[in-house]
Amino acid sequence: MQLNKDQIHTSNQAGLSRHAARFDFLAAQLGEDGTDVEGIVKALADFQVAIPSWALGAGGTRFGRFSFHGEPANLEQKMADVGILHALTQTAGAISLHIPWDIPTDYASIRQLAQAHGLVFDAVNSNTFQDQAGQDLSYRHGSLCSTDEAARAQAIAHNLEVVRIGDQLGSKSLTVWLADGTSFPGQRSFQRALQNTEDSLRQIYAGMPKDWSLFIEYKPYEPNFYSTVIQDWGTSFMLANACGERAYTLVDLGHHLPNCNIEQIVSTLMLKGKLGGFHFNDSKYGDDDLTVGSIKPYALFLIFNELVYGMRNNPQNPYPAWMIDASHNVKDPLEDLIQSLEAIQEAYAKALLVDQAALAAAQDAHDVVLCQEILQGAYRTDVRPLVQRARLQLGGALDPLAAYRSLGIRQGLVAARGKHSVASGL
Ligand SMILES: [Mn+2]
Repeated sequence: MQLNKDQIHTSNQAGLSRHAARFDFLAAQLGEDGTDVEGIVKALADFQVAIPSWALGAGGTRFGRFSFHGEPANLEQKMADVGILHALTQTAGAISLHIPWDIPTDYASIRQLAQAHGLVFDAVNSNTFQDQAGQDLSYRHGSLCSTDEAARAQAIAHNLEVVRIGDQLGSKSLTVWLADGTSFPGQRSFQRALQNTEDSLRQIYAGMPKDWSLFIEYKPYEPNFYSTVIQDWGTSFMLANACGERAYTLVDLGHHLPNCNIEQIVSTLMLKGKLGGFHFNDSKYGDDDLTVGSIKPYALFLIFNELVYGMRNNPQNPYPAWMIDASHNVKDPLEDLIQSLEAIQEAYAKALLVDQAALAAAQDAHDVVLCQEILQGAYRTDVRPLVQRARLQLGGALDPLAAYRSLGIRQGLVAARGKHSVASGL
């Protein structure tokens, strides 16, 4: 199932005049304040977020999984789903594969299919957090951190195999997230686990092509509940430095303890040129993997404010790889992702509205009240007409969620794939 621009164009017609009136009103207001409205619309149009191949089916918890109908059952169908998201939102122009769940059988045809959907391959993700069928050694007691040298070697070889697969698709980065950790005090030596992990990551780094980047993700707990080897940004940063200049820290919003100041972490990493990747989601407690912006939209805005500052002022930091890393337990995954993409674009647009020069002046004058007014003035602006304009200019839907429903996309997917198809790997 592939959407064509005519279907989207037709579905846009009823709302166009209303959109134009709202956009003109907002643009006039912002123009009076000296805001470069066209510049913001262009920045929004250029902003692309990768969709992970594992996010297109129903997620689940350790208590169960409630299936959705018409789930993509193979890589081609997952790419079709991302293609639908991209056609509607014009913001999901990349896909991030999970190996071994999504190993292509025919690389040329997969590359061709990506092109047909307007997608590029973003970072590839390895998996040593579970054992695969036929695997020689278990990761029950860790992978890159393992005290068993043969298990470490197996995990290193897997990561390099993921790089080899990604390289054939045009991907340029590997994301490593480890479940390695312990659930009980005394279970393992912290120092040996960290040293083994560093040695393993250095071997992976050394085996990557020279134009590849390594993203090291961190997480404080889960699935292990006493300790995680790469528990925080500082540990990730240290390991990235130990590997080399193309190794970076990856920030996942849900991988922090409650109330953590994530915007400060982002700021520090960008100053040091080490923020390589970014995973979007939202959470109430931990790694809840909820829809972006559904719980703490102001925190998301503050994080984007630092990202925008860093993108403008930190040439030492590469352009980060953006990805949504969420799980869909109660919503239609595609509707959930549309909501996440919209929240990301809104937060980005609001951050672009922040008058950085005025904020710096207020900071220098120690005018704490004005600093808050500047940030919240941007945050309170309804930027949806700007986001809509960016989408329209690219041929996307004025209202992606409404179009998704009115075009009967889920019903079409169920008709094509059947009620009981299950997304592979989950
Ligand atoms: Mn993640």
